[in-house]
Amino acid sequence: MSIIEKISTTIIEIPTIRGHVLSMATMLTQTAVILRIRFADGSEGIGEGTTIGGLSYGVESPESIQSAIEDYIAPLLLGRDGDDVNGAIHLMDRAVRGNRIAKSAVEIALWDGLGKRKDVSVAQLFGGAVHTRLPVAWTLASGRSETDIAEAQEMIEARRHNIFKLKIGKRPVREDVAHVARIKEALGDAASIRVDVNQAWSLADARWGLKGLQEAGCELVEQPVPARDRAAMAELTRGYEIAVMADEALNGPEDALSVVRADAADVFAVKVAQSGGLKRAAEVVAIGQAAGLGLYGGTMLETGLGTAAALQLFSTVETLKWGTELFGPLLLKDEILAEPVGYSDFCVEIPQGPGLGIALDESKIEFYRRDRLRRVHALSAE
Ligand code: MUC
Ligand code: MG
Repeated sequence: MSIIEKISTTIIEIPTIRGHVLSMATMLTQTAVILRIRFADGSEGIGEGTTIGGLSYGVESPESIQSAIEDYIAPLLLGRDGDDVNGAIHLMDRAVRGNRIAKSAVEIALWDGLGKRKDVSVAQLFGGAVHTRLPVAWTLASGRSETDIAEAQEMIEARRHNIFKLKIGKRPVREDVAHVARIKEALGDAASIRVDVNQAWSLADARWGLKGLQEAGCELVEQPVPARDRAAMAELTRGYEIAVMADEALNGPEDALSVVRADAADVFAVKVAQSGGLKRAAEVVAIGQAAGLGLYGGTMLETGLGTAAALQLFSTVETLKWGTELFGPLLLKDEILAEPVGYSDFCVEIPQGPGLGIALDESKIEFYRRDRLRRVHALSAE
């Protein structure tokens, strides 16, 4: 028994190493909600709730995540036994609709606290890790083919990444296909090339797009059409050899089941935050596995904290046919963990130790607090 005594959040904002150009937004910074739960025995659990591009990617914003946690979820959980993670999940699901990223942040902190108190990793709480490292992709999204090629070559040379996801969907389809073909031709067999359209294409665009992409040697296309359009996803999954991956279409196990029922994907991009937490993400994994789909460890471009949480879960999944894209901390100009997540030999290393296996660098959290930045901006505007 370990009573939940305090739940608090801090919004931090960290610059990205370069503009990250997606079909719906260009990211110059990443904003994360960092959450702490303090338990009566003095132990602590930490979690992260992060989205992409304000409200342009999904229905939750950093501000809504913070408000859902502080105004609605915290009052439900204060005074409860922190060891009862399933009880907390059920309570959150009954009292709060949607708001999956907020629930995920809370659940991550509960697992972290429980793991620390029991002196086991979160992976052990999920049955035990079967991997110590996992393949990790990098996203090429500078917006320019030549810059992307140079960036990819550096990554291959440094043995950091040889799987690349290209962000497309902003330009006309034929220009996007030509961009992908240029990059594939320059990198050849040294690289696996995939694309993410982030829902930007109509079905007609996507027919041209998928034909061109597979001719260019691209292996996978992520969420080419709007998430709600299962019929279009199904037509594309059936109609082309290139693998079709569901991302925005997958908001938890119910969506996973409906995508499977509609035959609307070859691969699931499993995201902890989008699924509603580690437990729901594990359920999405199970549905994908049962349906014989390929699995991919996705990201919301979290800091090292959210990345460590995802790694704890994915380390327990036997086969992630398409690897992972858990590179979030590498896109940020600065590190908020005391000991960064390790990247080497085209893989990301699973953090070891109790709970999530990581600790925050408190001075960095203080430095990147958004309310502090606002104060600085306010001063400079005077
Ligand atoms: C997405 O849509 O998959 C993941 C990697 C990246 O660069 O953007 C994200 C979001
Ligand atoms: Mg995606």
